[in-house]
Amino acid sequence: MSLRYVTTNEGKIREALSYLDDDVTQLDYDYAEPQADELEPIAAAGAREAYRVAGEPVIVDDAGLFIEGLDGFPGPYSAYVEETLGVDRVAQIARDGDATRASFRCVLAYCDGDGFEATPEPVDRGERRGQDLEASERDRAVTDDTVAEGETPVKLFVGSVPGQIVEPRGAGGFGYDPVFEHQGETFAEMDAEAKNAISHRGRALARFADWYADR
Ligand code: ITT
Repeated sequence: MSLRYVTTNEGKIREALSYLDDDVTQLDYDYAEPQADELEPIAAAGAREAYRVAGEPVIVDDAGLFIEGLDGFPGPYSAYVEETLGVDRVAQIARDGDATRASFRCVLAYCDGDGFEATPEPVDRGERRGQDLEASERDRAVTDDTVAEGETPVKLFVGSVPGQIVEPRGAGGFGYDPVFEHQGETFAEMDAEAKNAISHRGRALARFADWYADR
């Protein structure tokens, strides 16, 4: 069965397609994004809407840059802030405020209309998973809970990567890549393969691909 990767963002789809099989194709559709403090509810709602529209299995990808010293800004608002302030000004604010520690997070949400052991409604996942887990354990924990009642089931896969906000470097990638450095290189200095090997999206895609292979 074919799988639609639902996004308006060419950069995301380039990375995802280099990772997943050929039977994954882009559906360029702009689903509604509810306002929320976290990516999970946005991705889950997006996957349900995208599935209603596509009528075949879908995956959506909600991602954001979380600057620690700025209380996680711009986080779920990363796309809006990129369009308004712009990447360079966000990076400048972080550097001026000596708040350069950051992470990228990506939440992939899968929906095919069928029942399966879905991720629970993301609203209360903080209570279920325990707040004191390491980020990597938290990313795993969110994927192995039980079914959400009443709603079309959605399965979530989370990936995150730590880094530093720096002056823009590099011509590759997209979005905040030029100002996000991981182990000495910005994401814009890496090719798609190198970025996928360590990135938030690559990690979420790896978890998704493992699970999807058995489905
Ligand atoms: P879709 O919702 O249509 O998928 P979008 O670009 O609006 O596309 P998001 O709502 O997930 O995607 O917004 C994510 C924001 O974070 C947006 O500004 C992206 O440019 C940026 N972003 C996401 N992943 C990124 C990555 O791997 N590298 C750099 N910036 C990224």
